[in-house]
Amino acid sequence: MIIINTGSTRTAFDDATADPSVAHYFYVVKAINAVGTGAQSNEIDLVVGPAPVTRPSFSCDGTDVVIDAAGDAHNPAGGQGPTSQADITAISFSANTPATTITTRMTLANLTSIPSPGTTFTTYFVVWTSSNGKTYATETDVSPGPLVAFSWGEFNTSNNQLSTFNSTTGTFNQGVNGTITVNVPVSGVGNPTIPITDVSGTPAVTNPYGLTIAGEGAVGIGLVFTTPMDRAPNTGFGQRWAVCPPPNAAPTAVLTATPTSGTVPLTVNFDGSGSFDPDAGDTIASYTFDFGDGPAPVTQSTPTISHTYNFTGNYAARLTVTDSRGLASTNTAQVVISVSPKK
Ligand SMILES: [Ca+2]
Ligand SMILES: [Ca+2]
Repeated sequence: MIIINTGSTRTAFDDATADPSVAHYFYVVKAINAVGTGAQSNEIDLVVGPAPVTRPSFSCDGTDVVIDAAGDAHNPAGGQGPTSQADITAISFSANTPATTITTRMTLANLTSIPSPGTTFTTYFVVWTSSNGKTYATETDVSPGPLVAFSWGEFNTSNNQLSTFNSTTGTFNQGVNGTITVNVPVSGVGNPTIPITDVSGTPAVTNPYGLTIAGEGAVGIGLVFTTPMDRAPNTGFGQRWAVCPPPNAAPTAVLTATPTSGTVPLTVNFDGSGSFDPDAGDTIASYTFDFGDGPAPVTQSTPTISHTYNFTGNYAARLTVTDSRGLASTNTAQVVISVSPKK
C-alpha cells in the first residue's frame, strides 16, 4: 500500500503509523516527476523492536543515573589505538548513612592507566549541580604507573576544569567495566538533604554528566585537549538523585447519587467528592463516571456531574478515581439507579 506521497523532494520519512505488534515492515520508494513515475527502489526490511524504555527523571538509589553507549569514545590527538579506557558507560552516586560523604562512581568500558596513543594522561570528571545551585565535579587524573590522583571542587563548565580544588580519596579499579570512585564531603557541596521525598524538590544531584579528557605532557602542567574523549550522556543529563518518594497507596472511590430512583426521563446528580487518598499530599486528580446505560465513561477533574436516563431499567452507575501521582483506585464505587416507566 502507499503510506505516503510526500508531494515534494524528500530524502527521509518517519512512519508514525507503524504498529509495534507487526514484526517486519517492508518499504520501497518511487520517484515521481512531471514525466511520470520511475521504477521502484530495492525493498528494505525494517524489523520492529521494543519501544525504548523511558527512564524516570529521578533515582532513589543513585545506581546508573547516567548511562552511555560503549564504543563512542575518540582520541582527540588522532592516534590509533584503544579509547576504551576513556569510554564512559555509566555513572552512579551514593552516600553513607547518615549522609556525610557522597561517592561518585564512573564505569568505563575497559579501564586502564595506559592512555590512548598520542596522549599521556586521562582525566575523568563526574559533574553535577547541587541543591545550592552550584556546579561541582569529582576529578581523577590517571597516568601510567598507575599514578592516580583524586580531587573535587566547584566546576567551571566553560573550560571543563575545577575552579576550587580539594584532594580526596577514591578507588581505581582497572579492567573491563572498571570503575573509579571518588569521595566528596556533603558539607563541601552545600549540605544537601539526602534523600528528599518531594519529587518536585531540589535534590543533592541535578543534571549529572561525565567527561573524559585527554592530555599531553605532565598532569597539571601539560596540554589538555578541549574536545572530550567521551561525554555521558552524549547530550543532556542523567537522572536527579536522591529522590525517594514515599510509597503510593491507591485512592478510594466513593459515589453518591440523588435521586436513586424515579420515572423516565430521570436526571441524577452524581457526587464523587467523598473519594479520598490515604497519602499526605496526594489529591484526587480525576474522576471517571460510568453511568451504566451505554454512553462511554466520562473522565473529568471535578467530582460532580449530572446524567439523564431516558429508558426504564436498573442501571449500575460506577466511579473510579485516580490520584495526583497517577494511581487508580482499586475499588469501584457503585450506586444502582432505578428508572421506572412514566406514570
Ligand atoms: Ca561511552
Ligand atoms: Ca496515593
